Amino acid sequence: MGEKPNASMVEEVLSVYPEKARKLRAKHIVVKEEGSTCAIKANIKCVPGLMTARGCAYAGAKGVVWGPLKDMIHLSHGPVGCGYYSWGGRRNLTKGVVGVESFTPMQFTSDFSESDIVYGGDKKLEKVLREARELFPSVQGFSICSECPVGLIGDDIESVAKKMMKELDVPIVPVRCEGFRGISQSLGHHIANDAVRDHLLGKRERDDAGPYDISLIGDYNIGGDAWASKKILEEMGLRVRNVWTGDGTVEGMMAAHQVKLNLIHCYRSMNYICRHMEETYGIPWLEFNFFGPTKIKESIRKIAAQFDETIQRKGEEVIAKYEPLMRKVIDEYRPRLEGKRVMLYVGGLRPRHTIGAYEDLGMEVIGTGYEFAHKDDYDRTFPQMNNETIIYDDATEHELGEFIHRMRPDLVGSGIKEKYVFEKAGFPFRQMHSWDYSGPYHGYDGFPIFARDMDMAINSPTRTLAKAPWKKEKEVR
Ligand code: ICS
Repeated sequence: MGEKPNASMVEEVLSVYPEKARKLRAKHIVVKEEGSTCAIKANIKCVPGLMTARGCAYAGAKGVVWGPLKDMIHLSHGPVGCGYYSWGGRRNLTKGVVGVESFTPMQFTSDFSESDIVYGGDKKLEKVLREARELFPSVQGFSICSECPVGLIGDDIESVAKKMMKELDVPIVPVRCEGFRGISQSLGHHIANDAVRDHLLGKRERDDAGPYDISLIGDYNIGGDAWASKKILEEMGLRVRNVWTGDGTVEGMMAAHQVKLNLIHCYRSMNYICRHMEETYGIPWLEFNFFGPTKIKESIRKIAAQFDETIQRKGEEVIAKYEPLMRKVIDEYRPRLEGKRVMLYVGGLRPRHTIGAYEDLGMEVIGTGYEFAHKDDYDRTFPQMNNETIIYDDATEHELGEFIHRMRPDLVGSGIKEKYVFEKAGFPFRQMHSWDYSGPYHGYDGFPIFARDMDMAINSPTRTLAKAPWKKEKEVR
């Protein structure tokens, strides 16, 4: 058993920093105790010299929001690296023939070189768009996702987009998501939301709008999550007209102003568009959580309460239908996982949204934190956590390492940058961004997989089978 988190532990961990950095970082870490309130600094820039796990605006806009929209080509505009290294790692799945119906698995870049930086890249951008349209005639539109140099040299991608939209006859959306904007990927989400608002939303009308039409917002179909979520909503009798943006289509986004309710899973990345649609089109929005049967059940009831008795009845039927399956999963895994302690560190939603799923398995989240969450995310997190737990914002490599080594959880859930560090240190680990090449974790389809994966990480016999070379008895040669 490791240490219980307390103020002196945090002080000791921060004591290695220079005075100024120590003071700044202390405001980002809270130990929740009886009667304590959620006073945590968030969404401010990292301290230079301390290793952050954050990404950039381009990551938030191209990688997170635009990338999963499958029938558009998302052009990484600038040098080749940003596009190449953001290619495929997020596992936002799509259906459809690649290169015809879905461009998500592909990578498009304008591949800036020195002469583009010196003379400007607008001409090249036109050429790339023309070429891509010719090679992939079924494409439904383009987003031009700017990388840092495009903003630095002052290229006018807006006017290129306007001109080429007329020539190529598909929507072309300039997205000013240069990586240097803001302090994390979070601003990239906002920039991307604004670009959707300005260039797609409300641009098409469907003539078959119905009373049960909804949008599923902030589900990016990581490992098939959106399909699992959609299944529940459809079984409840709702009509999911579009998903933002997992396995999504341009047409769906354009006609999204006609739905009756916006259901938002990832609040962090898409609350902006929900607020806009509420103000402009009067569409109400509701946050929900499809991780683990307890939260799913609560969410189904909350969603159904927005509609009539038919949907409410069907909602109850869905809960009843899956109850035995969920029971079976819990009966199988809970005895193996009961009392296991978890520490999480992920982006902007999952550090709070997955807590209920762990608790369904009898596990306890003893530490959690976000790379780029805002104050409103922490307000939503604090009530979910028990006393004697720790909450950290934009944790540095040093802090996270220290907290985990001292508190010694039975499982760490974080990202690829953390994975091998903690696995090598002997901590069972699951990647909570990409689901570690597994998934889905959302919905009733996801929970059995979630339970199996956590069990696999914690109870795998691997560590007892391997022996460190220096512990082996000398072999006789
Ligand atoms: Fe939302 Mo990685 Fe989502 Fe969240 Fe967001 Fe990112 Fe991923 Fe993580 C995301 S949109 S990419 S739920 S799918 S930027 S796992 S906040 S950091 S916790």
